[in-house]
Amino acid sequence: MTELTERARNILRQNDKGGYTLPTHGLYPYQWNWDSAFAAWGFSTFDPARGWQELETLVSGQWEDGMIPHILFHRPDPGYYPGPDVWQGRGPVPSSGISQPPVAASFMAKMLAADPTGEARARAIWPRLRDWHAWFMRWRLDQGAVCVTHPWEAGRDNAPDWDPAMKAIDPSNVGEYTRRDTSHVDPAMRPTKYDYDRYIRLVQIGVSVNWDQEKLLTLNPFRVADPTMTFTLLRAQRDLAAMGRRFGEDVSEIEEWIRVLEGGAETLWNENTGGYDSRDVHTGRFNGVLSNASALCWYGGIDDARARPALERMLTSAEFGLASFDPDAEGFEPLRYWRGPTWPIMNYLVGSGLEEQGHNDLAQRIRRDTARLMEMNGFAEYYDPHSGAPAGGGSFTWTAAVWLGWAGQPPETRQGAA
Ligand code: 9WN
Repeated sequence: MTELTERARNILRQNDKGGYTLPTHGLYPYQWNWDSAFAAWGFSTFDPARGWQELETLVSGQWEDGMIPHILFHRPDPGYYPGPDVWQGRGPVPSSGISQPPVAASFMAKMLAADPTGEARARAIWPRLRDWHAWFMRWRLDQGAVCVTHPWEAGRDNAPDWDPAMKAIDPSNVGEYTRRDTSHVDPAMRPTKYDYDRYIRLVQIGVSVNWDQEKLLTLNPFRVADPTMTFTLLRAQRDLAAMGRRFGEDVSEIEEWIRVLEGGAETLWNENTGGYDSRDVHTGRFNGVLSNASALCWYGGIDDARARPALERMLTSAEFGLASFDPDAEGFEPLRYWRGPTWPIMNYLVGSGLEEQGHNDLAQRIRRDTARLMEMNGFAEYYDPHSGAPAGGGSFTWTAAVWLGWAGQPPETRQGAA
């Protein structure tokens, strides 16, 4: 085992709170939804039982309506704002009131393939994930594309995609609050106060109707159809259907969802940018943004030659992997969160999708760049795509998981390789 693999495993062990894993100590002291799915996969490479437990803890927070929240607040911690008292979630575990990219089913499929002895546990989790996916189909669709109702729902918090919709939010009643994130991380690497005022206002709007999705359809000023959600859900539905067939479940409804989402994905194609784009549902306008999410089509199972030139250009414009925002665009900031830095988790989603669809040249380039970042600078939350400098939180769970499951595993050394 390499030294880096040992370090990656230790990060997962150190961030393990007994049943769930923190993204990193200090900055994020709770269980986050898509981070947790990556953590499960990371654990599964050396401790499969702990991997299954992570998914079980995640689905234990499911609301009656099917939603699996973006944060589960298992134990109160004053180090994070907004906490459970602000969110007032109404599930079995104190939680936030929104969801996050549904990658759990796709990681579960990988875990099951590597560890068939986990089938009984996977079978128990499967209906929970199906109900969650049904919730997205019921409450989050616009013309078949999946929408976010808060920037935090996409997991790409301050991406330029949200700028126009954020402008339409009136934060004048937000009141006083104290952020905690900027006491853990340099404020220059975090969203601004302008952003936070609107994030918190959206939470207050959700709380005002007890997170009633029917009411929020008209009340929420923020509704953006987005490639992150659309492609991750499309992929997750395919994996859910494949597992369902194996378990003898009726998957006809899931097959129908797949057709709907394939149609929805096409509505996100923006001819002007030559990429998949987000669309503001309230105005009907594209946001004109090329991001790392624009390249998730391959991960979603859509091998789209139209999307390749923009991806190649973005890769050429950065030294390390895929930047979160087009490095040649106005407003690109190499160190500010989702407005420029390169994120290993997105590099993995895009890179593994390309690999599966036979685009090995691009896939291996992204994988090698991602590995180089970790070899040079350890397991950071994100990195400057030009210099490779580490940024945001350190000792990061999902970055370590990406090393264990992909970046540190060239195809020729992977299990089953000839
Ligand atoms: C809000 C935990 C999470 C990730 C998100 C990332 C960041 C939270 C924050 O951290 O968001 O959900 O407080 O900034 O943007 O993708 O899941 O790592």
